[in-house]
Amino acid sequence: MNRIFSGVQPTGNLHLGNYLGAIRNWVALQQEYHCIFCIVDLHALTLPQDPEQLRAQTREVTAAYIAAGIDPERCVIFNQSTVPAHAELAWLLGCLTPLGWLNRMTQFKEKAGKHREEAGLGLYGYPVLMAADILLYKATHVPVGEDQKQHLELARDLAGAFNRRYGTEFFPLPEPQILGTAARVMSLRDGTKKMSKSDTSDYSRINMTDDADTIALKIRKAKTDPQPLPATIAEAEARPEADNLLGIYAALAGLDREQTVALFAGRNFSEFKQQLADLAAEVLGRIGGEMRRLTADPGYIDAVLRRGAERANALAAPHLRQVFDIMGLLRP
Ligand code: ATP
Ligand code: LTN
Repeated sequence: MNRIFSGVQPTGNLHLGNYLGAIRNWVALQQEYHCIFCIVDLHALTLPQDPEQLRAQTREVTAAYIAAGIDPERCVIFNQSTVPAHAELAWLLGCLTPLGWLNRMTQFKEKAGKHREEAGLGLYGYPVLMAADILLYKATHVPVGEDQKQHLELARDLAGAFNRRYGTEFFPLPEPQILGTAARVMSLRDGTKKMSKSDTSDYSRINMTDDADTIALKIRKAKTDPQPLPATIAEAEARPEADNLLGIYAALAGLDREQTVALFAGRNFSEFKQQLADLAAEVLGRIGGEMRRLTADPGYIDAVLRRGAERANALAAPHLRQVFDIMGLLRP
């Protein structure tokens, strides 16, 4: 059976980009695939984190998965650090990773910023750990937002490198699944930058737990241009902020872009923004409410994660043992 693996970092406010670009798509996939959804806390440590907050955010991401409709019985939900095989396989794959491959990674360049020499080894090796996450379960499909495409290519390259080096077909090459009309949700303040947890301005994003008033305020303040809404897709594409808001509307309403452009062509932004805010508040209101209900009961969340860790360890351990054998590591 085809197997899906994906994850979100417990690093801050989950936002509409995480929901539309990733989590929402997983809900439908759980019907057809064997799914493993991880809260990648080891990845979170590639940048400084407050321990108390990291714990709270790990529970919050778990709650978001469940609130969005991921069934913890049907899918394996766990946090990465509870399965030691992720870190072990990352080391083994790291020994097969040429530095040249890592030097091409645009996310490292963005996150390391100007002070490249001060960036940590973990941040540099981030894509290797991500490849280990996926390959450890021999996942065949990986549903992510568009920003993760380059990391997935590296995971495929590493699977291929391992298979060639040891003359096996042990690892399947994982396929990226970049789905939906909102695979790349942009910042509300700058239509050329992705909506991000780590943006310092809270007005740049809509958080999954924002209430209706906050959503309305952020959308009202969202950057736009002075013209009425575009009449064609081509016109929309030349106006990044308008294009982004239309894309968000389309994704929330379950329409395609053509339909959405046709619906609002020539109207003014204030009217459109009001409708967008109502729609976003309706969709996120439901999920945010459920997230608050779930996080109020950390005992339940922790039980889900404990059970997930058991199931994930049981899947991972035999694969890691086989990798040890293939690579010649003695298990006396
Ligand atoms: P940061 O921006 O601080 O690095 P993030 O918001 O990208 O964090 P991640 O945990 O790295 O959060 O991403 C989780 C999932 O959400 C990934 O599949 C990623 O592709 C997707 N995602 C993140 N931001 C967006 C976005 N703006 N549009 C669509 N998908 C997104
Ligand atoms: N790098 C991813 C999170 C992530 C991931 C994974 C996604 C870590 N490991 C494995 C899919 C599969 C991100 O979203 N920033």
